[in-house]
Amino acid sequence: KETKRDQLINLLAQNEKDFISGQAVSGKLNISRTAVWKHINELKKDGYQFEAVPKKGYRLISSPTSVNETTIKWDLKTEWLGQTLIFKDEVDSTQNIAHQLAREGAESGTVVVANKQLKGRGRLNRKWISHQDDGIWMSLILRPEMPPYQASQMTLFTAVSVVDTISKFVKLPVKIKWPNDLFIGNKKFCGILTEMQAELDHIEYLVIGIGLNINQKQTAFPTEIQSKTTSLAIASNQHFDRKTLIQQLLVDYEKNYLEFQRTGFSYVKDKWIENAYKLGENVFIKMPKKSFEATIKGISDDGALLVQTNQNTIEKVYSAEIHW
Ligand code: BT5
Repeated sequence: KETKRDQLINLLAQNEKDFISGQAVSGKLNISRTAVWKHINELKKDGYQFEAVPKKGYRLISSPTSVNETTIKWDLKTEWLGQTLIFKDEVDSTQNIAHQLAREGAESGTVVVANKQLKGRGRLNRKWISHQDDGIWMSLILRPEMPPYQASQMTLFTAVSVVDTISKFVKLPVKIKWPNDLFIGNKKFCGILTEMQAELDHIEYLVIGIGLNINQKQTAFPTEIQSKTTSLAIASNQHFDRKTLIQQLLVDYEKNYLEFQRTGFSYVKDKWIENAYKLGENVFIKMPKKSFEATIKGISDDGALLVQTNQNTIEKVYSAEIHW
């Protein structure tokens, strides 16, 4: 249920261009003037900034730290991506919500964001640690006009686009580890999960999950994965405003998506190569039935990893774990 505080935030966000008087707020929310004043002070403590003018009232200038539907959508400079946005404080997985919405007919560009996930998941039902509101946990519903076999391009596309966004906030070398991880140094801080509902020749919808570690300290991760995990905050010693990052991510994603649709996969490919992790280096390719050593050469148009084996043949790898 929406609290008085939420109602107040919505009211202020709707009136961003005008002042709204304490009297009016008090009337609309059915609370006393003193209660309004108390709420405003609470909001200030939480990083909301107001312009307050006697007799005119309050005007919300910025709401930098909180993440919710209103703050994300307020001032979101996209045409379609995230214009329908579902925000939840706590969910099992944003993927599940997105699938449900997509089945019910949600339009392409619908976005689900949560503060916390109790059952965040990776590929093959692996766990994705996301039970605190210190990262970005979101799922995008897309209905692209592409054959199902090309869907893995969207994972690579997403990786490239997220790199674009992050590089606007930190000057750190972010690398893409095929197929779906982003690394800083030798540590993972972002994972992408592309799930699909399709017919043989037609994608009904994609749910693209993006998990991005933002403000975690090292101890926020379980001991088993601490040594191979990082966050933007750990890597840069800064604190980040998740809302601004989410907004920028949606803007960049939409812009890049348009470009991708116009120029095709080569657009993604070039950017991918620029940021590829271990490009030209020797790694272990681990598949269910075989493992071998090979050198990473690039990616193919269908999103496969191109590797050169010790026998000097070039192979396309569609599904594997990469180790080193
Ligand atoms: C992934 O899987 O990397 C895809 C993660 C996708 C998460 C997003 S969050 C929003 C949406 N809702 C969801 O429920 N999921 C998506 P995979 O490549 O299978 O990697 C999983 C492995 O990453 C785990 O087995 C751990 O070793 C490691 N891991 C788990 N949590 C992590 C975290 N927060 N940061 C870095 N590594 C993590």
